[in-house]
Amino acid sequence: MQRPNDFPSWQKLQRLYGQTRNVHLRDWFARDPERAERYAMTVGGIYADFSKNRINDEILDALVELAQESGLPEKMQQMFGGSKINQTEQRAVLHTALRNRSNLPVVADGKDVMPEINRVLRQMGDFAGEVRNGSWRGYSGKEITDIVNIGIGGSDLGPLMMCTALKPYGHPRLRMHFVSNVDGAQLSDTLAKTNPETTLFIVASKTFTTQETLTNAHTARAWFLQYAGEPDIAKHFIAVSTNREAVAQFGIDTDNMFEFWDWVGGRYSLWSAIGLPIMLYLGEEHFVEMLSGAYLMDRHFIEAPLRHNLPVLLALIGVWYINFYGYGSHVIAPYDQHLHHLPRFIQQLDMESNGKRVQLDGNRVATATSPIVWGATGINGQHAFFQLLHQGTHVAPIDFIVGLHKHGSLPEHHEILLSNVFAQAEALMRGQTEAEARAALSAQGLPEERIGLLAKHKVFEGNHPSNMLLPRSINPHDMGSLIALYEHKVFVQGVIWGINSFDQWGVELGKQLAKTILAELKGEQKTQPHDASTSRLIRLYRDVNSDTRRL
Ligand code: G6Q
Repeated sequence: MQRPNDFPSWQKLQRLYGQTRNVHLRDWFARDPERAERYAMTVGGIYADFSKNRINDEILDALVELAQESGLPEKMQQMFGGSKINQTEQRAVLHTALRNRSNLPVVADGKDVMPEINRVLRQMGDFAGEVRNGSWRGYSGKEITDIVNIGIGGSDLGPLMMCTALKPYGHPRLRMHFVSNVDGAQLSDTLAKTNPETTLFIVASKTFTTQETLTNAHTARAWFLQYAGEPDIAKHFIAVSTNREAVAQFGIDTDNMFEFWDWVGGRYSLWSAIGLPIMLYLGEEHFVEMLSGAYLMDRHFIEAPLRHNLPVLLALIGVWYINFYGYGSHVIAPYDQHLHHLPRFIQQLDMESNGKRVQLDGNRVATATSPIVWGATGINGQHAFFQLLHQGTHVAPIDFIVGLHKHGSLPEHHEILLSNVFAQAEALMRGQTEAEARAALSAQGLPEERIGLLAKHKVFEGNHPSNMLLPRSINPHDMGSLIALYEHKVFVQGVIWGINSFDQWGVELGKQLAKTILAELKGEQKTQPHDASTSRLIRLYRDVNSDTRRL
């Protein structure tokens, strides 16, 4: 299998990097007034300005050649067409079928998956309708007021992020809770806030074998049974899974199970039954709007020429920084408060998908892969980590994300918020020279010696790249488009690096070791040969908790 740096476009890009690396974005903007128009586009409801990147037409053309040489168009067709592109797990990758609003057949393993997708969507819609209109009642006849989703990773982050983002669309009677950590504190805190008579638990696990989720689910069940009887479980426990047998074994009636399939990856699953909390909270109509927003991005991705294709361009610009500039991290800075879980969501999407060092053919990759993705709400970041972005020694390209339309009734807040987003992107791009710093200080009337001391500290080198992603507002449709945009961006980068973006073997080893160590901590098994540090830690735990020790 060819490596990306074997392609002719790679050599071209290397040359272009050498020629342009010292050009300042300020100069690019000064020389080319059309830049902001040329390097921007609207897809669905999202306006994307990528002009504050260290790119020009020649660089973009060469990056697109790299995508061509990597076989991106064929790989896109394979993904949408149901080929088993997740080779290590021998699975198709069909989250796009879940939002295929055309309803045209999508075939995986010789079978059209659309009828099953539609069946589960209908089942979700009916159930959500009943809970929302109050006809689904708890064991004592009361309406449901609290929904607790028990799941982790892909079975948690998507619904948590979307329900938080779209809170203004939420049902006024329903309070959403998400329990993922096996630290009992999260579940106890949640149970302390809920009433068993009016609480619905969703046990969300693709495999239904995940230790954290099953432990929390068993504990929730035991808590519920302190107040109600076994037959009442049917009204209060719902499962979302691909594993019918394990659901039945847990004691959830499979009539109360919402199914999805092995071709839906965990971190790509919010469009499936894993999105049930989203549908319960927002209603079927808004959930379908979210699917439609994603579908629109899918169509754009599959139909637009690569050079005018937003997910492709964002991915290629990312590759430009990671592989040519050597920038190892990427910041997600949403400004809407309701998007505060978005950085975590994209972190999983990107780092679990492309945090790989082996190519599809098993050979070690020749170039860097996924960046370290991090971030927080931008306005808070400005008062914390943005210092490093402005004046530190690392460069981390940023995605600024904020809804354009005003919302809420508080005067001025949105203008203040947006002024900050635009100012940060401008400041990072433009910077401030020493001469400008001097002029500003002297305008303040500072004495010359003070100016001499301060000016150097007030230099901002600028030339710091960013993307500006502006949905019309944080609404279900545009959120659907935004998340699909990131999914495809990650896919494109995976194709270029020749890796499998859809497996996650990296989580396995720790899971296996934890099983052995758990038995040792509980004293059910004699200490296994570990390294000296691990053995000592196990002994320390057992000594501290020696009253509960059994061996
Ligand atoms: C996501 C990963 C991972 C997964 C969790 C939960 O792509 O596969 O985050 O979602 O490990 O797995 P279950 O849904 O099987 O409990």
